[in-house]
Amino acid sequence: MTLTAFRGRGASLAAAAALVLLSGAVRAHAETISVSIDNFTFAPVELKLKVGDTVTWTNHDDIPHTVVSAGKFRSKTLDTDNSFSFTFATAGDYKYFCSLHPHMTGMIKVE
Ligand SMILES: [Cu+2]
Repeated sequence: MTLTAFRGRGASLAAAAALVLLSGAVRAHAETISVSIDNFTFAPVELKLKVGDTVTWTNHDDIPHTVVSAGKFRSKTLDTDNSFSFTFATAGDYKYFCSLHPHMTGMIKVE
C-alpha cells in the first residue's frame, strides 16, 4: 500500500514537471496586467491569463478595498492609489472579491 501511494505520487510529479516544461517552451515571457478598482468595480471584471502572468490591482477609489481569492491570495487593505500584485503560477479559475464590500467580485481564468 505504501509502495502504491509512492508510485502514484511519483507519476503525478512527473506529469507536473512535464507540464511546467511544456508551458515554459510555449511562453517566451510573462506579462503583467493591470486591473483598476474604481467606483466599487474591478475593471476589467474578467481576465484570461497564461500561467506565469502577474495581475496588479490599483485602488482608484477614495475608500479602502481589498482583493481576496479564498485560499489563493489576499491583499492588505488598499488605500487610495495603493496596489497589490499576484503572479499566477497555477492554471485554474480564480474568483475573487473585496472583503470589505463582498458584492465587488471579479474572475481570473488562468490557462
Ligand atoms: Cu471594497
